[in-house]
Amino acid sequence: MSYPKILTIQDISCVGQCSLTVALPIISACGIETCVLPSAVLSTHTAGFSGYTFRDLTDDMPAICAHWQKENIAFDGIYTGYLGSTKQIDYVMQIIDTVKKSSAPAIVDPAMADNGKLYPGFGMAFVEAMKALCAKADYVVPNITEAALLADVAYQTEYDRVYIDLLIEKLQALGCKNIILTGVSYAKGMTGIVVVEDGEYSYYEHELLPNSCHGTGDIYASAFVGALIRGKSAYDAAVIAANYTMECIKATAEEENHWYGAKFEPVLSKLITAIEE
Ligand code: PXL
Repeated sequence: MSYPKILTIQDISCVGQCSLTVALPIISACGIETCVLPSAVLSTHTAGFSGYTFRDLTDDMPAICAHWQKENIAFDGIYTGYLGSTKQIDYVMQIIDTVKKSSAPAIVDPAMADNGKLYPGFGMAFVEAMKALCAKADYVVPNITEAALLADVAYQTEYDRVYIDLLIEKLQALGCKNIILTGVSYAKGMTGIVVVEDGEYSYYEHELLPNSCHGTGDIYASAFVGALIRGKSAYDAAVIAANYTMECIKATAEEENHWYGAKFEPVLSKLITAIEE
């Protein structure tokens, strides 16, 4: 694959440093042609702003896909993030079947919840639909809240390896193949990523930074996709993405009024260097 072309499907939050405004620059910077299918257009993201607009683009999806099919357009990977409705999830599954090259990976970030709560506007019907999309994916990148919802296991803030193993087992039973579980903390002041790749389990532990930012899940998943498509193993891509996300959080810590997202732009060169190594 000399010059890969991937498709990412998620919303455009016009302001807020998340979803497409993060995925497009990050994956492009990784040297990958990045095509987009916006799932919705919002004036801002939904976490912390009030009165945001929401234009659902679900009904545009079949015609966009049909046009690509007519033009013989096919992708070397499809990466999905925040999706706007259960109907949209059904369309996304059809899009994967239609325009993804057969050997290309489908990477699903089931972006729907954090800190024990679903994002505004999502209910259990959305979780059920997301289960089917995750079962179809080659890689899933949930946080612990999303994994617990998908696994039908109660969310816990305090846990041990037994709880994490249960989440992984239930995700595998659901049909998830390779799993990148983020935000797994076993020790005070530390956090990390559990990677299950071809059935093999590994854990990358790193420092837990004192500040947290909105949008880091999207930064993480986008950097993971960039590194994976550039040929890294899932574990190496997970490590590269974790280190880059930490750099973004550090870059944001210096600025007081940047609560809505993370400053991923000034540290992009560190991601590129890690991928080129
Ligand atoms: O970062 C995930 C995300 C993406 N898109 C929208 C969101 C969120 C999280 O709140 O609201 C619109």
